[in-house]
Amino acid sequence: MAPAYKLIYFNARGKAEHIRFIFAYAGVDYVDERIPKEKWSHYKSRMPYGMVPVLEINGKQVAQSNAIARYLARQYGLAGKDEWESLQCDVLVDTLSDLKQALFQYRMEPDPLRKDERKQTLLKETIPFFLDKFEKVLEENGGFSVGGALTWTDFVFAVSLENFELIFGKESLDHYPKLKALKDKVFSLPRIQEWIKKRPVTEF
Ligand SMILES: N[C@@H](CCC(=O)N[C@@H](CS)C(=O)NCC(=O)O)C(=O)O
Repeated sequence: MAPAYKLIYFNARGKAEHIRFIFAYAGVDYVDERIPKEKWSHYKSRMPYGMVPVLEINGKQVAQSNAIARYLARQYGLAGKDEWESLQCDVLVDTLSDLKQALFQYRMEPDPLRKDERKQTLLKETIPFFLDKFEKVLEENGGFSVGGALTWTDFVFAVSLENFELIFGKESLDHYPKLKALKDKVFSLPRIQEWIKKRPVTEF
């Protein structure tokens, strides 16, 4: 019997959406619990490390978005065909996290001058540095991120690129046709499309 899953997060895509993509793709039922912001203090003390996402598996709580995603990906054949590919998945997810961290710092920057400086550095240096490398990885892997086949890493790319286009505009991926194609490929998977149609609309 499939375990009873409950995914606890805010009403946002954020650090939970790639997990929701795995569930959607694998056709696995789960409770998608979205904590209202005003109830967070009540929940926080009940979370293993005071943060979300948290996945409950038959009532047992586990934290850390990527540990959860990796665990589920292994259950549902989305973690590469061997340990080497599984390692490549992790390397790309962690590298993408480095870029996302820089984007997050830019989005959260309160000082307008500093924010503009951050934006220029991102656009001229950080983004091309990472995206050029990712583009090459996709070229070497037949349009996927690892091993020429779909993995959870492709979901992490797809949800991150959705946000990237929201921040920098649709044309921002024009120089990165392989990344754009990967995002489109993931978003056109029938079960992902079903999820997109029914998921709550949120800013990020
Ligand atoms: N490394 C953790 C970070 C989790 C995290 O930063 N969660 C944020 C939401 S995106 C959170 O719970 N913030 C509320 C708080 O810290 O009180 C993961 O990837 O799951």
